[in-house]
Amino acid sequence: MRHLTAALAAAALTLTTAAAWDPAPAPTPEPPPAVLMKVKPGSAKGSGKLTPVAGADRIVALLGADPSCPARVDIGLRSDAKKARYATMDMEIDRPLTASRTMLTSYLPPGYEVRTKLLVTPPPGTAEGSYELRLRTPSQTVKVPVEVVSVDSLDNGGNHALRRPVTASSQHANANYPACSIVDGDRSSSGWAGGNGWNDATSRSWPDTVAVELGGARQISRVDLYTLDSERYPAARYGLRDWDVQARVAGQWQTVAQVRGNIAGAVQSGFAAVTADAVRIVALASNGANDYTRIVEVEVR
Ligand SMILES: [Ca+2]
Repeated sequence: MRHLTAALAAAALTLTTAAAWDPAPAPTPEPPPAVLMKVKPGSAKGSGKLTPVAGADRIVALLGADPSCPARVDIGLRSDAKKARYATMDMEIDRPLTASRTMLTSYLPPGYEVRTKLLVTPPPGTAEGSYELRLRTPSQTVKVPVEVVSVDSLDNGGNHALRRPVTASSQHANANYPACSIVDGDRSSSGWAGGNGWNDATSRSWPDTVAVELGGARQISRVDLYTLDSERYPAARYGLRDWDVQARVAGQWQTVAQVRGNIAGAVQSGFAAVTADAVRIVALASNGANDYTRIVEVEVR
């Protein structure tokens, strides 16, 4: 399990970015992006090979995961054919796991690669253990191990929030901003609008809250918050500016840290250790761009 963080990071780095959502003046619901496949050019060797591509060397699928935040991996198919052709790749996964698609097919010019996201779900009752995903073309099969684990046996690297249940005061109508994505192990803003960060539903209305259950009482003294921050959506315009960090101690919410005037993408809040079973972010203001709360990740130590 020690490679979980690396696997998650690798998966995150290679995720297909759906059309990024430019926050609108009004909180109007948006339909999910219609196109989830991306084709990128390269060079062909003319060998005729169709090469499967996996965006991570390992997938960790959580038992009982929030359906809005399934395990996902970037997969692709590259053509080294001499001419443009229809290319097909089959996906097989060990039972009883299910994958969001069983086939990837696309018209591909020589050297081009098509990429998409594959969601992997262990149905209720799946035994913990090692499974396998196979990406198969006529010329090659790429095998990706799938580890099925419960949240309690997950190596969280000391981050008590990782993959724990999340509840939010509201959630944007667009399903690509689920609250559970703030504990998916993906700190990057590059996949914004692709399911890796939370956007609330109440424009210019405060406060917004998001809480993470820690799975029992934990001694904690630090909360790291990652707000939206990318070249396209810099934190100084789109990120969270003011918030309180609260810990639930013996059933009571206590404010343990306050952040004001932030313009950075990542903020670490340290505080005197408390024994808490949940952490809550009380968002009070963002930096001005049609103003929502946008949080990519919260980590608790
Ligand atoms: Ca995230």
